[in-house]
Amino acid sequence: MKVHKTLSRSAVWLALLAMLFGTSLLVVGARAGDNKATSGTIRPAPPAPVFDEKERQAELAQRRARVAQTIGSKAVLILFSAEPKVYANDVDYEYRQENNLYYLTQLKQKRATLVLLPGNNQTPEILFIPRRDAFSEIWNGHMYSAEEAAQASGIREIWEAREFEPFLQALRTRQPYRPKPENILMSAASITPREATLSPTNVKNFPVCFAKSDPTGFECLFAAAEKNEAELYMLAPRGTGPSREYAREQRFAAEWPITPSGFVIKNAWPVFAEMRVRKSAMELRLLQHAIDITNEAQQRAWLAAGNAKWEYEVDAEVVYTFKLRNADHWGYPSIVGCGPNATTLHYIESQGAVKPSDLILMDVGAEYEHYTADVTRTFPVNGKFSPAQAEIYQVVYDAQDAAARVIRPGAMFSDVHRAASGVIKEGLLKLGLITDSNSEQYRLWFMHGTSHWLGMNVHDVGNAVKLEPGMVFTNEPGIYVRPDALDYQPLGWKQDDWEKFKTAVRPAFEKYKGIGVRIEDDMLVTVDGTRWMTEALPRKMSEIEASIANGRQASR
Ligand SMILES: [Mn+2]
Repeated sequence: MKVHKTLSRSAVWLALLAMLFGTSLLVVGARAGDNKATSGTIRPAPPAPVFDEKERQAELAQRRARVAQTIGSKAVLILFSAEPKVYANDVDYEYRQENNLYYLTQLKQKRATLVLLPGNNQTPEILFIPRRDAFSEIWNGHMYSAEEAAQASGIREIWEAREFEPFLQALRTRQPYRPKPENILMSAASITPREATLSPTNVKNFPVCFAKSDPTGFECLFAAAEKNEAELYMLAPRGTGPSREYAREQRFAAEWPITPSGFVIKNAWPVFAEMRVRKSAMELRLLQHAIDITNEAQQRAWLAAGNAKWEYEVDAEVVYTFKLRNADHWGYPSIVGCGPNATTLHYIESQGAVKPSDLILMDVGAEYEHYTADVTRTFPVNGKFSPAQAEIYQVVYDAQDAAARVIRPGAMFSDVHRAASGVIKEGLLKLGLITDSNSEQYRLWFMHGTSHWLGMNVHDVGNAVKLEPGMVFTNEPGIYVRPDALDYQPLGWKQDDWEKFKTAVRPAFEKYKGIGVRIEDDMLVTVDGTRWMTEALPRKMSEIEASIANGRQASR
């Protein structure tokens, strides 16, 4: 985990990258740990959050207890770790743990499986991990020992990964299961469970169905299975076609009903969506750190753009900052689009030329301990917005403000987009880019939603429609005047209307052609409104211009 990484490793990276990027590296008037933003200087990301080990483990235990409460004593939950993904031949992509397994264990181990058995008073939670292998470690690095896995997750019942299949086989046939002692890597299970409580997960009010003698802990589950009422929860979304992320779970689920096991497969996805949409204080600190790293990357890139010939040079500053601040990765591929490239929503090539008179739209997000930021700024390469650019920018800025004003507990998620799009429509009408603000014409220039949930996924889980404290989502209106926007008649338009529309908006279109502006901030719902988690990053045009001017002057 991040907090445990050694200084020496970071120092090596720092030295190496300083050599590569030395000329463009610049932090003005700020030292590491200096949290105050001063006008025109880059605000370095504050140090990474450090958590009290007991509190951290207690929170993970609490999350597991909540899952256990939700699924109940007749259920078993199985979470697989993410499968490694092939880059090419024998090279894999960087490994990233499955989010929900990580949410419950903070374990990054491959081939791990978590099993929750809420009705089992002896082993309410079992972690399966591969046994450490000295040969494998020579090539592939350190594997978790049982002690380390217990330290990360707080789980104290740890079995060798190869025991999972026999365990499952036993479950299918309603046989209690416990591996041979040599394959139990760690155990906290009580052998005299008659008076045992369910305290390991604080599960209360569960029916007691222990056997009169020689109880195994599986009595509740198997009693339910006898009646075909047992439930097997896994991340296998059904009815939506093949899942790109959970193919293994779907295969498992598809094969399972063949056996008359008495277990019905249930989808665990909604259980996690419900929990993860409300962030804990610990989650918010991780997310804030990802955002702080991203903010710093943005500001560094604004300065670098002044000397850049190509978009990838600006992008490089983002990559550098993420690495410098020990982010895990990006949460999604960086978007760095200059001029008309800014009007392509998911432009990730970064191969275009940087022109001084253009805007650069930069949508980037560092990922830290599985939490990703999502921050967009649109800034002028030469440091000064042109009048036409400023007109578009101001409409987007006002739309964002309007959206922020409706955020409070009890408001509907859809209110946010309604507020933003209302301002966009009025603004586009004034600019001459639409002729009717009571129509869907605005979708030609603002074709995406204003918000999505943010957290462990950049487009995070969440079904809530009513806002509650602890929820986090983006506020990202935009206007994109694609150079070819009038060349193709959009679906749903009548030929006549389209011709009239084109004639009416043509002058404004020619004026704003090639300008794309998006401003994106990360909003936390608080008890009395909202907090801009991205607030440290300049957003007003005058502040962006000042930041660029001061920063570039200081670098001369
Ligand atoms: Mn976004």
